[in-house]
Amino acid sequence: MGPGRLAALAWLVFTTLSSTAAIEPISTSIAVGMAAALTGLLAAYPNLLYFFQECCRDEWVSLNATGLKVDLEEKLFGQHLASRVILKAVTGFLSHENPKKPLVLSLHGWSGTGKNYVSQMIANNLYRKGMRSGFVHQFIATAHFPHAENVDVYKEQLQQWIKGNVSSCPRSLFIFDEMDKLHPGLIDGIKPYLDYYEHVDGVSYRQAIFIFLSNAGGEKINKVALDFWNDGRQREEIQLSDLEAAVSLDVFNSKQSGFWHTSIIDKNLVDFFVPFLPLEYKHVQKCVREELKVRGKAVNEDTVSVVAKEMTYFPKQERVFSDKGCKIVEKKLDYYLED
Ligand SMILES: *[C@@H]1O[C@H](CO)[C@@H](O)[C@H](O)[C@H]1NC(C)=O
Ligand SMILES: CC(=O)N[C@H]1CO[C@H](CO)[C@@H](O)[C@@H]1O
Repeated sequence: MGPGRLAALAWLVFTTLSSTAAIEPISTSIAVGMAAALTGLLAAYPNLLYFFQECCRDEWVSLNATGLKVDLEEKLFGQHLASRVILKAVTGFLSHENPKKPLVLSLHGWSGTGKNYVSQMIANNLYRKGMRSGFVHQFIATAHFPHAENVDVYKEQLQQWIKGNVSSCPRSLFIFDEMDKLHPGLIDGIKPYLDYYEHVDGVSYRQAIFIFLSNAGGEKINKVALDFWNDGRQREEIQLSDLEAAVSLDVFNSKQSGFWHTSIIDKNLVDFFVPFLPLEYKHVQKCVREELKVRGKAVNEDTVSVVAKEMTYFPKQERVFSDKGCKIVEKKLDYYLED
């Protein structure tokens, strides 16, 4: 049955239901009759249910590659590298029928540079319900797993969740925020799911997507960007190879990074390290314009500069990069628009 006929059926059910509801009180026999009709309908057309309720099928889970490309190009500012890598990684992975391992992306950079934003873009273009999809699972290290002494309990729980979630939908998305603050024991706990195994305890994880977000490497990335700026070079000239050192060994040699303690890195379980560059004044302006657009407000350049100028920029003397990226643009704008 095609979507058109499904929609027609759905409409029929709804109009019948609502017209019945208008006649008060609904007699029991009508209600029973309705229920029977609905049950019959669902028995005849089991797909009808999927029309209303999210399920792990193409109607609800399928990549809109154009949508992702457009979002990355038009709404993510100042990230020529991240934008390119993400698009390639995600579309490449999702076009493979039988990937050998799940997709594992590790997003690195200063706060407010777009790591969360990009994760949302992926979710929005993969699931019809976007971040509200039951197949998207977000964990924030300090919020979900705050106490180091409970690490064994967390680990068991997290493994159960991942297993349960992937069993009900292989195309599940797991986002781990503050990955650098995640206990090494927990990182070890998720490692088996990232690997090349065909099955782990009878479940295949190869269709799943894992995204790790962290500030680890942010300072090194910032330094590379600043060096380019000081040399009078365009930031768009920065190549992945210029940042390789920043997001590989150096990151993981810093003791504060949980990654360092684990073998995720040596085993090459991360498919792509994605660097996010620090944002300049002009990028913050773009964030403000975009936020105004999203809110349906006219884009007033005075507002744009006032908000962008309220951010603090580093290093102290040159004042090139916003130290919170675009993170607090929304809040600043709330404050400004209220007056
Ligand atoms: C995919 O995204 C494009 C661009 O945002 C949009 O115009 C199109 O309607 C989307 N397609 C589907 C099937 O949602
Ligand atoms: C079936 C199952 O284990 N579902 C879990 C999926 O993950 C969430 C956390 O995001 C758990 O709350 C569910 O219990």
